[in-house]
Amino acid sequence: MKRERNQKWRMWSFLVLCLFLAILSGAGQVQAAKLPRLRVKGTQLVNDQGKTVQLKGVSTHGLSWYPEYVNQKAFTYMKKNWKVNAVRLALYTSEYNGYCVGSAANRKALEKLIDRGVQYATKAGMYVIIDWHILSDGNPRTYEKKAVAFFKKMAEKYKDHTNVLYEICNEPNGGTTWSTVRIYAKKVIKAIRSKDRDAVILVGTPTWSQDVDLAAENPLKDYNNVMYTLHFYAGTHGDYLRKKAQAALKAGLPLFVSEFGISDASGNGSLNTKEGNKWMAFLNKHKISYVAWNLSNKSESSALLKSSVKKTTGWKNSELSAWGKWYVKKTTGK
Ligand code: IDC
Repeated sequence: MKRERNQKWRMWSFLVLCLFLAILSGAGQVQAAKLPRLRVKGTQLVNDQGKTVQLKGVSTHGLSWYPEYVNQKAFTYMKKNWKVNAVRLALYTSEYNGYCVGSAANRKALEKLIDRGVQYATKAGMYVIIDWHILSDGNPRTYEKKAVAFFKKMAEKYKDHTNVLYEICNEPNGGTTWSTVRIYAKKVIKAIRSKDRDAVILVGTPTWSQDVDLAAENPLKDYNNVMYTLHFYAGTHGDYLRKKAQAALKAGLPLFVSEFGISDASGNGSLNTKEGNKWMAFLNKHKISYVAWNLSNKSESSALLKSSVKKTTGWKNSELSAWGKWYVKKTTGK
């Protein structure tokens, strides 16, 4: 009799425990599933209903350089007040204590920072781009093995986060050809897809992510949800680059502007708002997603904050640089 009761008791406790665990894991999923997963349809980014989505975002400066802006309040503030819905985490590979040149401790710290960035973006209800920011290492194959391992790790970690996008090589340059980028991209995409079959992947194009026309001639056909990046700085790049973009779109290439500014290409110099307006009209017309460079108070015209401003969130309009004011006006429509 007693034994029977004991058995019943054990069975009930087990069932209650199961229920509790099910609720817990369910709650975890609700958090991660808040934003619909995006996918690529034709040249467009679309949501789970097949509706076109245009992401509007802000990029960090180098994560090692300005880690202080990766904080919950900043992301939530930008979402609410700047009406941006994406943030890009720029992980330099080479310069500024880059991921591939520093110590193991540095790599670990950067991964932690990325993890915090992803969690903050998730909580703020934003999409987040993990950007492998090659620059002075102009050929993405320079650190190909490290990139493959990195993205495999990230994709494993974030496969249940519906809001994570992967940008696998910021700006190939120094004469790196599209066929070289293609070899690299195939390896990295394969690594990501071994863990996550759906996440949107952004592939850089030759000449600092400008030669989208070359990518359009030979895109990566074997993979779904891949887009190609177009970067521009309105002080340097105008009509001729829009023509390239136009040609790529016409050929059916999905474009994503994962970085842009209206200063010159050095990230400094005067702002060209006239050309900037032309670019914005172009992006909006084609519903191309865009991300502004850069969230910092560095004394350069491509920094969104004034260099005198030390706050890491809650910025008043008067605390934004001329570029910051211009950009926020675009994203808020005010
Ligand atoms: C710039 C930064 C600047 C830094 C420089 C070198 O704004 O503070 O000293 O990099 O690391 C890009 C790059 C981006 C550049 C930016 C402006 O992706 O890293 O940032 N730019 O030069 N492509 C075109 C312009």
